Amino acid sequence: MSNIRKYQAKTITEALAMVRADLGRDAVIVQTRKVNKKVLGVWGREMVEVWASDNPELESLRRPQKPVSSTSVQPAAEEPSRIEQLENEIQNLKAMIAQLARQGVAVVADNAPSGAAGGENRWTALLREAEVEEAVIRELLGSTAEASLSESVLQSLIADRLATSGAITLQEGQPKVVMLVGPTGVGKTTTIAKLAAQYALLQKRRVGLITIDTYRIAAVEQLRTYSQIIDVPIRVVYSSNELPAAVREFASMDIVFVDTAGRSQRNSMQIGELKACCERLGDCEVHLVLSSTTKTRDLYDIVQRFSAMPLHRVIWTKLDESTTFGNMLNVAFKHPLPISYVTTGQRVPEDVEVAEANKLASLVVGGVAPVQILTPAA
Ligand SMILES: Nc1nc2c(ncn2[C@@H]2O[C@H](COP(=O)(O)OP(=O)(O)OP(=O)(O)O)[C@@H](O)[C@H]2O)c(=O)[nH]1
Ligand SMILES: [Mg+2]
Repeated sequence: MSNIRKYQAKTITEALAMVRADLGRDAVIVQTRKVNKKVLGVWGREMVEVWASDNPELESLRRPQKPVSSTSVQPAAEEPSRIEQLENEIQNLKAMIAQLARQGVAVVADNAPSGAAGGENRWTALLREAEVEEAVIRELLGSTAEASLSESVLQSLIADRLATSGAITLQEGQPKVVMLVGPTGVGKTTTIAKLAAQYALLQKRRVGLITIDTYRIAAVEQLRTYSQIIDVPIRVVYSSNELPAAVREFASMDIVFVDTAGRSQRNSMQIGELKACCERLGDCEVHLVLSSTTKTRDLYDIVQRFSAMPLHRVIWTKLDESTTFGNMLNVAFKHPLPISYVTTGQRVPEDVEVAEANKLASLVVGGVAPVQILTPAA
């Protein structure tokens, strides 16, 4: 049995002498601190208080670790002892948990078993972190037993929902016409430059470019510059009526890319103009270009408004700039359009890839930071 005893004296030397006399030379100091001793009911004289033990196993609780017999023992009177530090940490943790409970935040440890923390399992938490919508989570996990879930199972469940189309396929006897539409600045022109370069330079196909983005001089110049670098012909079209003639001029091409002006989905006149272009082009494949950095609500709105025209594919851009990818899954659930390509940077032509469901699913699952307990607001 070990003894822990308290000794009070005016100086540390006196207190240590008391310890030595009582517990012997091998005594272990557990804690030292300054205390104010009450004299006649008021705070009065400052005393040194030493807690000591004859149990050497308590050594680990002591700080600093110096033998009591040494006259060089310096009391850590002002510093909190290890025990005090631990007590403080426990108090802080208790306060943090209480605060989280008040805010209604479910605290989920990263390795918590399924069913932990108020009925929520870690896969639900992981999908939420990835910004997957609640309804999508429910539908995705609905029929799957929790016990049978793992990261790879979750990944394949997600992959099953991410339809992909593969690369643009060419057709015999006539050019394949591919039009990119989408909101402003998502990367339509850059993606056309990347794809045109891949088809022209790597696959040695005959490629033509048409732009109907004549609202900004810079926009025409941007595509013209790429056409010169890649060495493919370009036609600039000022109204939808001119489109069929431009396509006829490219009758000998394998593939014709049509670049369009970025449209606000909220401007129905602009959307109407794009729709007219689609109708003029007739047999053309429309790829809706979406940025993975756009939030889900806005993406829903964009897809819905652009659905005024026939949409055949989705291209996800700026994957390199996004930290969560749940929005791709959300859109796939609501509008199951096959994904053709993803882009991962500004470099032309390198930063474009044919979309692969498994890779995208692994981004949804793994692109998230580990679940962390948030620091409560002060
Ligand atoms: N980080 C990153 N930037 C990209 C990517 N794709 C395009 N960009 C950049 O996004 C910016 C806009 O690209 P554009 O190709 O001009 O976009 P757009 O959709 O044609 O724009 P508008 O014609 O104005 O509607 C440029 O700075 C591109 O370099 C990508 O995958 N990752
Ligand atoms: Mg553009």
